[in-house]
Amino acid sequence: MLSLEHSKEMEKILSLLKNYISGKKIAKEMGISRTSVYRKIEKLRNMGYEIESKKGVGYKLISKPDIPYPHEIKPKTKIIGKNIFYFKNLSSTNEFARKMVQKGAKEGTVIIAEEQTEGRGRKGRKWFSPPGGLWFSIILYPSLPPEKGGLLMMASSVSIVDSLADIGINAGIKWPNDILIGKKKVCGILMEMEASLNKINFAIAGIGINVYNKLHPSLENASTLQKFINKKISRISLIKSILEKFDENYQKLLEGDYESIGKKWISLSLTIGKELEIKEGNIEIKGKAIGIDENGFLLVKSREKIHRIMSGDVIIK
Ligand code: BT5
Repeated sequence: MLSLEHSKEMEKILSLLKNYISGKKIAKEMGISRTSVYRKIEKLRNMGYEIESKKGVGYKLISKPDIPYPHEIKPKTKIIGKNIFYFKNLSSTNEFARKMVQKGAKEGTVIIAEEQTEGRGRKGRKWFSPPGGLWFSIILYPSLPPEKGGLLMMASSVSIVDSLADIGINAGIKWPNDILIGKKKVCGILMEMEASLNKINFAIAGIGINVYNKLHPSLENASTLQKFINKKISRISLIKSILEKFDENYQKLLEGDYESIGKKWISLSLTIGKELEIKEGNIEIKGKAIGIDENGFLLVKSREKIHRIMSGDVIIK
């Protein structure tokens, strides 16, 4: 596991390695022994950093891997991502986040895994999470009325779609939690929340993005971001941008500005204005999506009436 706590030392040695530098000089600059310099260089190499060593000259950093290590992301934010943890492998980042909440993790803590063995979707569904994607969770203690909880999901999806637009990818949002390019799902969000009568105790925003990972053969309507763009996507820049945008949108919500998130969400929605079928348990509703209400519920006009829908699976006709 890597966290921002390790970041200072890591950044220091990486910055020294920008130009050729001897092991002796690194040791002096960092106040450590030459053996530990050697160990640190080996550790960086194992992490995917390409470091050249030339006899009589020293070491030099040749290339960095596109791995979302905390010291590489360092988002410019007020709340989100001040604490970041990176794991090579976890069962589920949401699961781990829950454990961290019980231990009193700080608001805005982000947990990232290169690979999840038990990544999950809604209602116990499986979320395939092989290496090469972005699988992460954000811990929140939002001082919002519980009925506004749905807006957190909207703030997340809006932030992601905006970040994708910045790198030239045109995506949209299918209510409630899918981000699609054309008809292909490239991202899903699992918002888990625990609330009492008038307070949200905690929320965990679990975000899964197919970046350049392999896709499980059973997935028919899924794709990866990389398939839609010619230049290599940087997962580091993408997650940094999402955390920064989410930080801004989250603050808007905390300030009570629910409307701007709602409006933005509608402008990016692939659902509003469409005829659809919604299933939630045994209930099935057919109608036209005409908007969202002040709490982010979907408004669907059927022949009989207007339904307010909190969650469900949608088939767009
Ligand atoms: C979701 O559920 O779309 C929410 C997915 C959230 C995943 C993140 S990853 C980080 C965090 N930690 C976790 O354990 N989870 C969160 P839902 O709407 O229920 O969609 C699930 C369905 O999407 C599955 O039944 C599959 O059909 C499909 N699916 C599974 N893996 C996929 C993938 N990698 N890409 C696209 N579709 C996938």
